[in-house]
Amino acid sequence: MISTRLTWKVSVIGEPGSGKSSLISRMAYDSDSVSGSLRGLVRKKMNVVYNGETRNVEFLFQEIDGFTGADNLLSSSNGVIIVVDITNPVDLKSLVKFVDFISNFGKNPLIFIAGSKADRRYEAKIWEEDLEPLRKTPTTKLYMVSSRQPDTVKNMLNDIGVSLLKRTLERK
Ligand SMILES: Nc1nc2c(ncn2[C@@H]2O[C@H](COP(=O)(O)OP(=O)(O)OP(=O)(O)O)[C@@H](O)[C@H]2O)c(=O)[nH]1
Ligand SMILES: [Mg+2]
Repeated sequence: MISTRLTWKVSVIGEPGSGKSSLISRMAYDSDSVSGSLRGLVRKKMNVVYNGETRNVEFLFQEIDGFTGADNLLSSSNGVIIVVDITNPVDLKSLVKFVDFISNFGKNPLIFIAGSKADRRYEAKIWEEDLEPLRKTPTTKLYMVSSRQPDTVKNMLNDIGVSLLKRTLERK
């Protein structure tokens, strides 16, 4: 085990009510309860296994409401999770533009698309294939998650950890 700790800031952005706070609570505390809006940075330490090595890493999650004026907050992010509530219709074209914009912004963050509230997929207005156009670069990943289904979130978080670790090691 290598002891130097890696810390990544990961912004969680999406429309009001898309499930950002619930997702952060699940990722950071494995908890259902959300006490209002999660202001400030939420810390989560985790082990990431990659190439047979275990690294202890730290995520700093930051919730961002809405897409306008987010530039400032996003500039220091290593990763961005875009939360899209699958039970609510969205303007996918402007979302594609947003992904284009942020992937070339600041630290060139890795982009993760989280189709949220997957437990309500039977009332979905957006399907996984609708979100495919958001995968603009080979490193952009797409997940269908529900904060009420802990495993879906755990799998996403693990994968995000591996992606960020790969990126960090490549840039050294
Ligand atoms: N069924 C279901 N409901 C969810 C899920 N995630 C969040 N919700 C519900 O959706 C609503 C909004 O969730 P939040 O996590 O507060 O969403 P948010 O994006 O942080 O909302 P704002 O901070 O107000 O913009 C709440 O009523 C949650 O209980 C989910 O995975 N499944
Ligand atoms: Mg919130």
